[in-house]
Amino acid sequence: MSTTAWSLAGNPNSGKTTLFNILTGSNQHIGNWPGVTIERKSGKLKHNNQVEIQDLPGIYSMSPYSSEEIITRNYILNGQTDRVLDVVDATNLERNLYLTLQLMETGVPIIIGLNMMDRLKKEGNRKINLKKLSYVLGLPVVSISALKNQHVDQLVDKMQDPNVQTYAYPKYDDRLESAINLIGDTIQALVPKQQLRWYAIKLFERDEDVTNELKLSAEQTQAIDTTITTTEKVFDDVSDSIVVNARYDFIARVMEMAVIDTEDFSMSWS
Ligand code: BGO
Repeated sequence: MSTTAWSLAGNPNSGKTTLFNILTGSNQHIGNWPGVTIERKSGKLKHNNQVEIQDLPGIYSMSPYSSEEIITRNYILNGQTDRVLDVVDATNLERNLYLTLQLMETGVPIIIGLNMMDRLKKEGNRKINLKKLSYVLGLPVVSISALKNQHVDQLVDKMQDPNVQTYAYPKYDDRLESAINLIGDTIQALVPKQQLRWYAIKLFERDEDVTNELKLSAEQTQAIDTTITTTEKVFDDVSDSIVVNARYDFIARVMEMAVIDTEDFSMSWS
């Protein structure tokens, strides 16, 4: 049987380390990421040595600004992981989904571990419909409490189920999608197929690292620039902010479909 490499990604304090410790038990190795003093934890799944798990540094965004962001971004994009377990704090769903969307944009297969469900229940003012959340994201979602070790066994089952569909990408505003597709057509021979959307979005955002990495010809640069400036005119906004807004619009739709704020509901009757 071949080994599967999983990574735990998520916002800081979403519970990655707590979950990592349950998944690996004492089966773990602790070191540092190369060149930085950020702790690196890796290990093997308890009872299944064929599943390797890497705990990635907690981040809010895949922008290449902090050391944590660079490590996580490069690790996922350089193909060092087969799959990502996205640890999402259920009590901070909107904020956490911003990273989820960016992870989805990389084209890596993802399962969502919706953590802190014990705290969500205790707070009692919000309900999340897991089926709808999974449907609207197009990804498997398993609700857990890493702290209380609740439903982690179901998450492990899902991680080892070969039939689980773990790849989906968020579809944004049609006008932005057209621009992403046009840029994708221009660069499709230069990047791995699975990462085409990631590269197209990054070029649209004028991400310097990606622009330098691809070594585009003058014609390709010109074509992409025309697409970006035309789209900016249509939206009357700059390209990176168009993408940020598209992600927030998508998250707003997810929240509308899958979340009920029970406090709002009772207030509307008072
Ligand atoms: C402290 N439920 C609840 N209620 N808490 C959880 C859960 C869960 O499912 N999972 C994790 N936590 P990390 P990152 C703490 O450390 O795993 C808690 O950054 C405290 N510490 O116990 O470290 C977890 O690796 C003092 O809380 O997250 C931890 O992703 C008071 O969430 C925190 C209160 O978990 C972050 C909490 C001295």
